[in-house]
Amino acid sequence: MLEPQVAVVAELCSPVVDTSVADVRFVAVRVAVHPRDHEAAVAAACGVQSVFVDDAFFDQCVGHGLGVGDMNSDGHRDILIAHGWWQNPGDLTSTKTWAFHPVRVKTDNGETPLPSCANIYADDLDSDGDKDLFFSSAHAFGVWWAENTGEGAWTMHEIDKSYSQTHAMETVDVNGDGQLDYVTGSRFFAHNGGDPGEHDPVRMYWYEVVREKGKAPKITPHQITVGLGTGVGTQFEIHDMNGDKKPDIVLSNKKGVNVLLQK
Ligand SMILES: [Ca+2]
Ligand SMILES: [Ca+2]
Ligand SMILES: [Ca+2]
Ligand SMILES: [Ca+2]
Repeated sequence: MLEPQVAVVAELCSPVVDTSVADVRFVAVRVAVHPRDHEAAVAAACGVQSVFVDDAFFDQCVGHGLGVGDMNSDGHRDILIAHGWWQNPGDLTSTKTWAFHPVRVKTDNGETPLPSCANIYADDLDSDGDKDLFFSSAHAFGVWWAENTGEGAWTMHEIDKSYSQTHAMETVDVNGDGQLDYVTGSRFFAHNGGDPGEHDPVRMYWYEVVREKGKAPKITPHQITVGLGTGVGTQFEIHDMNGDKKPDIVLSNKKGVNVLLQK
């Protein structure tokens, strides 16, 4: 797993790694390679002698929830976490600090960052010109989209709370209608029995999304019945494995290694 993580770091890092916690290059190192064991490899990938690791900052500000998407539609991909997003200045070789834009969502008790989640996707789901977010709970129940309200706290929209541990999500046009859909499922025994719903049946779903200008997105869950008893892992992949132009799902987790072919 180390090599692809280091590749991400190398893409994100400039030649100088700043130790400032406000600097995205620092955070990118933290996000992509959490274990201290990998510090030397990260430093080598970044072309520096050493990198600074602050576990307290990692736990507070990063944790679960990570994505890459163009939040401000300037053609440069930004970095998304549960607390907000860092704006890519457009030149990855510069020493510019990436501006951080906090995101809060409305709850019954006020405003909070996104719940602890898995992959985060930027997607203008209501087709009003600004980017909303699509994400799922890593260790509890919930698949949601958060509506960008332009100012103040965003509005959460619950999509599914019927199963837990949706620890990875991918986006692909499952049904070939030209609109991106989302795929997720349970990560079996993610915390070895300690998560809510961990003893429930392992399920997988794809969420068909139809976006229409000026309207809330129409999101329809479809159970992937062949995924019963498999579920996702910490990550998974979607590719057309048999060349029939329909995307298939490749999984490895505590249930084994499986390829789910779309019929
Ligand atoms: Ca951008
Ligand atoms: Ca929008
Ligand atoms: Ca579709
Ligand atoms: Ca296929």
